[in-house]
Amino acid sequence: MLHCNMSYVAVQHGQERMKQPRANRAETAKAASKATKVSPSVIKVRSTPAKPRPILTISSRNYSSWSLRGWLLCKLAGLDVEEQVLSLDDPANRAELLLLAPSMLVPRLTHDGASVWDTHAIAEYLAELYPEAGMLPKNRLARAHCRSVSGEIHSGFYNLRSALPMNLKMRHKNFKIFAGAQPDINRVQTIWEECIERWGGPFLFGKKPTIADAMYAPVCTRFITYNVPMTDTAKAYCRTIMSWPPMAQWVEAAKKEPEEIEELDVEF
Ligand SMILES: N[C@@H](CCC(=O)N[C@@H](CS)C(=O)NCC(=O)O)C(=O)O
Repeated sequence: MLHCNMSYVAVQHGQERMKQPRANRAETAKAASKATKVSPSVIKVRSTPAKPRPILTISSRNYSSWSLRGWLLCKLAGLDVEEQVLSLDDPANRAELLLLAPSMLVPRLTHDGASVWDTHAIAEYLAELYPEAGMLPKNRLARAHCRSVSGEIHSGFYNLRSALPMNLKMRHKNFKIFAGAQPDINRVQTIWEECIERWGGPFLFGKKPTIADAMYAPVCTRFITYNVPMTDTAKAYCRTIMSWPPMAQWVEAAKKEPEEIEELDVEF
């Protein structure tokens, strides 16, 4: 039997080599180092300890904008996660979430012994771990810009968030936008215009999506849900985001989600 905590196991003639006493093993190693050819009957099998699959805890796909951000970030990193979907309406799930994430909020990532909650922390954690994934732009100035606009959406736009909650399944044709949310709507579109003009689009920092696109993706869905008037550049950016394959995949799954929050589904 092969053990998963052995990094190399020599197999001879289909059978695991018997454990040798220390002295014998030293002799075997000496003999092996003298040998010019490796016997074809000795096959080295690489075996590493099995790591548990990373877990991303999320809630509703239809309503939870932060879950969407966390999930897109994992896609950007190329991290294959097992999804743990918790309905936050269930008090038992809330108790479980408290154990998982002290903030009692989703998303929350469990990866290789690390527990990461808060979308911004997940973004930085994954970008540091997988630099080759290009979650942050290569150019220093673009990187500074990307971090700034990502920070801005993470820490602000409260009026936009509360006036236009994410609801992927819903479409409001004649939605009356709360006046307090209009400055946020304008600011978001200015951010998109500046990024696309400076870095060439179609994503905010060029040809490939970055952390900033994951952070603004739920805003695109809100603008579409509530039929928010947009500039041509903003409309084109929303089309780019909605046809980005991971985004399309999330929206498809959200449509199949049974859970509904009545207050958010009324026509208003
Ligand atoms: N700052 C947090 C915000 C996370 C957040 O507000 N998550 C919402 C879901 S979209 C949540 O878990 N709310 C708890 C609830 O619905 O009771 C982050 O960046 O992850």
